[in-house]
Amino acid sequence: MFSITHGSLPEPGTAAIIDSRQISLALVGNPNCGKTALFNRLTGARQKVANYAGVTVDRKEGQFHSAKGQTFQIIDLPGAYSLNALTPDEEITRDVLFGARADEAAPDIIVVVVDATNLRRNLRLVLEVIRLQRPTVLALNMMDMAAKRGLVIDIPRLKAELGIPVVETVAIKADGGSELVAQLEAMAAKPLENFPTLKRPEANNADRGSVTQKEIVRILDVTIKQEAKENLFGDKLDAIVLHPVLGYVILMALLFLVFQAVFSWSKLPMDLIKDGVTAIGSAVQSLMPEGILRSLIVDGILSGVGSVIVFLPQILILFLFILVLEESGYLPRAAFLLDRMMGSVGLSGRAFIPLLSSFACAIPGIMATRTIQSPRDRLATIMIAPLMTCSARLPVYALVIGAFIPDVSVGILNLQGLVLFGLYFAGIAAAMGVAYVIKRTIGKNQYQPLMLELPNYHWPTLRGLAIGLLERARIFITRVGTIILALMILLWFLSTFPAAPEGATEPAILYSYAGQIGQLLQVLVAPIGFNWQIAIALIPGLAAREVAVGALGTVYALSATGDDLSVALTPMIAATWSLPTAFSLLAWYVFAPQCISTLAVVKRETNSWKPAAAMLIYMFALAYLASFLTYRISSLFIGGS
Ligand SMILES: Nc1nc2c(ncn2[C@@H]2O[C@H](COP(=O)(O)OP(=O)(O)OP(=O)(O)O)[C@@H](O)[C@H]2O)c(=O)[nH]1
Ligand SMILES: [Mg+2]
Repeated sequence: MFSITHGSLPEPGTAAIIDSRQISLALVGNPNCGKTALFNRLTGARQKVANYAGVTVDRKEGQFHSAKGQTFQIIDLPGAYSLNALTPDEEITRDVLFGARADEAAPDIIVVVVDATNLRRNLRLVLEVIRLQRPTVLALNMMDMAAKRGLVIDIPRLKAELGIPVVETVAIKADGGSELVAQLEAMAAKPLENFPTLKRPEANNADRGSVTQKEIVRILDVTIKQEAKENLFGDKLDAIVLHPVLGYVILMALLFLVFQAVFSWSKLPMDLIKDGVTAIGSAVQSLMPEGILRSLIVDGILSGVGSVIVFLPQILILFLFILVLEESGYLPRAAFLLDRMMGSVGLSGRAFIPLLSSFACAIPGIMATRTIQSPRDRLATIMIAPLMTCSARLPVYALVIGAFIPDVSVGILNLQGLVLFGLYFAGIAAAMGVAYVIKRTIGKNQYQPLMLELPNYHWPTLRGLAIGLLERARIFITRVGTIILALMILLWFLSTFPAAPEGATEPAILYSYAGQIGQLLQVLVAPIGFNWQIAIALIPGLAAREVAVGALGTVYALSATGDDLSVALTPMIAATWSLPTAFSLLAWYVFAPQCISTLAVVKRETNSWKPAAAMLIYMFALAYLASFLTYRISSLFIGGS
């Protein structure tokens, strides 16, 4: 027997039963109709919203209270085209809706969300949900866009046709969810009957498909009072953006712009942060007596954490571009442009968005592969996702480029930006190469033409961008303040103890635990041109890539003689590394699997250690080979150390 939980029962003698009853809601709808935006609007959460299909790939839970004091538990779900799930993310939606998950009952009320400007496509799922005969309310979202395009819907008629309440919402407006909340309150006030056990819809019933199609046409016929005007602006823009020649030119120009901006816009804020950290360091140095505690603060914390935090501006600039591209609706268009190319190395066009997400971090990228239907294509995409340059590599690249590549112009382009672009490109090229090898060894995919919705173009809102950037800044600073700080302190400890023996002539760090480990490892890394300082830095870098930068900061601060403060890591490495060493380190970072959490996610998403182990091995092998070749070849030309 199927039962509905209403939260915990009130203690005897407590007030109104209605108020203490918790109602659970689930947001269901086609991809990109604004479910997460609505979820954020109602709960005040900051889940990721973006203008393409497949942003949410997991269930997300939140809570809100209505003005009357009713508490609602609300679940945001991945978008689905049908309850007849074809992809892993659609399976999540289906299972939550049917209460098929072990730890939770089916939701009390289903909020089925549609993009009002796209009813023709969205109504199919609505009809499927209505057939479940559960308390359901339809949210006509994006009513602002509908109004702008002159679309008029006969809402009372739609209610009558569907037999469920229908409300208008504008998820991106401050009070855009109020009609929905009022409706939910009204439903919550009445007892929600027990519903019979649910049956899953049979798979692929073609007959029923055509009946549904007829039904949709009929409903649209009687409820659309005025059709939306054609989207002339969007069509014109698409003619340019998807143009077989111009399209690629625009895509390349956009990418160039991003990498140029990362270097040229970030100078001032980076200098400010650097000066700030240096000032604090000098203050501590002059106020505190020399000793262990001062060394911990100055060499461990300030040099380590300080040398990572200066990269915040560059990371934010990168994300500003990513956010604008995500919100505008450009990304699925880029996926179309690159579909053929990706097909030629055995990837599905659907892999584009997961791979692009991996530029932020491979972990959400790997999770986004849940939108890929074929398990073979999904695995291939997972295997190459970590080759995309994640934002944690940016500080390492930026540090080495800042130290070794002169800040000069090449035509209208900045050389540093150009090299950065080259490194990102190397990652992409390597990924395509590995995909090709997978295609030749594991087997081909069946090429399926890309079926991806092209969403309407949206102007990114300032508020949305600001929230997105703040969120990014918060994530980065939290990382610096927790895992990076902890690793820095640990590294400082290992690099300081045991102290140098009496009368030692070498820097004290060489006698420490870290120094000893570094010298042991040097045998391994000498052929690729790394010194023992780099070898030490690579180890904590396994937990978080950018820690390598902080670790170099600490290691060099402790190796330094005299009082020079070492947030000035850049001149330090410029003076002590040879150019081939620098190139070799860059090559290492393009390929090396320097992130344990990524491997853990691969294991979780594939339910097996094998792909994670294969990934670890192939990436290490590639990294060593690439660094070796880079070091040897560049030493031949430039002359090594
Ligand atoms: N103009 C307008 N834009 C909206 C509205 N609701 C959402 N959006 C935008 O629509 C896009 C998609 O929103 P999301 O909330 O990510 O959509 P979703 O349904 O969660 O998508 P998936 O997670 O991929 O299933 C984003 O660009 C939002 O800013 C609305 O009411 N009006
Ligand atoms: Mg979503």
